[in-house]
Amino acid sequence: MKKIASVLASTAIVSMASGAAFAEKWDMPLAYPATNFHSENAAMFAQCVTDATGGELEIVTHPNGALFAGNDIKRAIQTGQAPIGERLISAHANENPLFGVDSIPFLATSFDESHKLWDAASEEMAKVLDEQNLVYLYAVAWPPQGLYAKKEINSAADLQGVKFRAYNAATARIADLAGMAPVQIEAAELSQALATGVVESFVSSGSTGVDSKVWESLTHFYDVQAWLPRNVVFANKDAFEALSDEVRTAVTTCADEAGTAGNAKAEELTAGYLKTLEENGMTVAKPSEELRAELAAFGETMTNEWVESAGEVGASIVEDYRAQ
Ligand code: PCA
Repeated sequence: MKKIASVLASTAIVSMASGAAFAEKWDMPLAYPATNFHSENAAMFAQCVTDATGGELEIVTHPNGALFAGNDIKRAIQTGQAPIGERLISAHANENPLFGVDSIPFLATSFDESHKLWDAASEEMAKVLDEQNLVYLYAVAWPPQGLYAKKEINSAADLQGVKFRAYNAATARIADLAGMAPVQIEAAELSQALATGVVESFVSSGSTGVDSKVWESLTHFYDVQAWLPRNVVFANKDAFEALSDEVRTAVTTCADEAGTAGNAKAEELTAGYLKTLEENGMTVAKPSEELRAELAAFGETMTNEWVESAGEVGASIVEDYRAQ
């Protein structure tokens, strides 16, 4: 009996006793662990929608790549296999360079700058997503990206030949420029990849370092503050448009709130993550002057490459951002 009830409850559409109202359930795949602040924020967004619609639309999050692996989430939503979800948008820069606007090294390195860059880019981003059958709902920045390693890194030469985990085109390009071997690995697989020696270095935030307990394998974190990539939450356009006006308004209102709350949370938690790395025995340091200058030179190369690949649209976003 209990089993039947749960099967019924988990079907997409469950008719309600209250006449015309139909309760719909949206499964929301997430790539990152349940305790990650993006996932917690998405769970609050889901609850907000469920509450605001009186259960007419129930959103249920599925963290840690459990429903779809990170790299499959965007396509699943585009094709309607999932109605909504969250994805690290820069992982799709190979589809459109615009998706990598938040991962241009040293273009926007603080929360304030990152928000300005996003303001300059988000309208175009929503347009590109719309062309892919996706409705942009909100985006939340990760804390600034630093360099993790299992030895002291004083210059780019120390990175030569190191096995490096990449999460998008920008991180793979840094690996190329520094003579490292990049391997694309989702955060959900990171601890294991480190433990088995598949990778020994990567660029990410303190947040992901803490999520993955990287101190079990690594020793150093350099607070490079290279960029702040974003997770974007979007919905399948057909699923979104099939909602009633009221429910759609609830979704967009909760999305606006989640964007604001998530970004505030990211900023609030940033210093604590680095403290946790330190408390677990890692050396947390600023990069040496030499390493910083070498990474900045990679950044310049990559900014030029990005502007070239993103054409007029890209150039005008960077121009708008710099003019702010
Ligand atoms: N964590 C994500 C992306 C950026 C970040 O800080 C990751 O490493 O997959």
